[in-house]
Amino acid sequence: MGQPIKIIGAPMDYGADRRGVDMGPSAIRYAGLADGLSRAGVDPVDAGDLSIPRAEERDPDVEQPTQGHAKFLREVEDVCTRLADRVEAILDNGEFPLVLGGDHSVAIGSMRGSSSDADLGAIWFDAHADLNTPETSPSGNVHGMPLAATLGRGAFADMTWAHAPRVNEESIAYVGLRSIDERERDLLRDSEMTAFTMADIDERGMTAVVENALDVATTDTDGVHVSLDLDWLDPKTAPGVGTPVRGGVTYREAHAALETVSRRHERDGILRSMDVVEVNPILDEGNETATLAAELAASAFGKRIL
Ligand code: B3U
Ligand code: MN
Ligand code: MN
Repeated sequence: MGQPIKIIGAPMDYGADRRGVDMGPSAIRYAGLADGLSRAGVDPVDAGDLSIPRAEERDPDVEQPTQGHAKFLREVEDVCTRLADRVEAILDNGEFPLVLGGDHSVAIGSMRGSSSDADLGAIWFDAHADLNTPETSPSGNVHGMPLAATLGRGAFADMTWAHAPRVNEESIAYVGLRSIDERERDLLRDSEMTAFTMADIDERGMTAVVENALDVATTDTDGVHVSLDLDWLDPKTAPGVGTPVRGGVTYREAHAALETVSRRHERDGILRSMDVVEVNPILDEGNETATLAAELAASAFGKRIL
């Protein structure tokens, strides 16, 4: 059965604008995540959910950076600090952490925990670049900032709880980008990250692009974190997300991408941690997006048609 997969829910919506994404972990479990992983030939163990303080009792602006705006920063810090500790402990135990969001700010905790003992590359399957800083963010929502937080950019420079010092930007690859804010575009262009947009997928095909992204994330690293934001997919296929963007990845392309990751993992043992985020059951249709999230996780861990 190989390395056990430890499922950990992070039902957090503090980084997003809309309620509902906190129900993501339940919906993904209900959609058959554990069964799908077992059928893929791995051994899932559900470690339950992190406890998250209730949003109704909170003030989004209690704690603010000296520059810019980031809502619910104190809550995001609290949850991500606990999540990082859990992810680190799971890895120390020889298990594989699979984090269920929640909004994408949970990736700050996943990546910090996963890189505490290793040089970590990352593949970011997302419509968005998630590279805003509190200074550049148009929304103040931290789910648009996790990569900036991890890399300590802008106002995140003094927030050490967010940093993953062993994640180098040269080892981060985006796949499927199609919505980037104006000031975020400048940050991305000035960075050493590799960005494959939807246009690259159109031109070269998904598997070739993901092979390249894997090359980036595995060069001079000890392992790879895969961050899967469901808004990466086209909203017709994955309607249950807070910030849908037209022109996304199709059902088949998404499976092909995760199967490509899985094949490389079978060959070279590259995967170290993964998160599946931004499923919003309130906006979903018949739990379709949660079901897709569960299926894609199974593809990443080796589920095959034949
Ligand atoms: N870039 C925008 C929108 C956004 C980012 N991530 C999501 N939405 N899910 C922002 O608010 O930073
Ligand atoms: Mn995202
Ligand atoms: Mn996104």
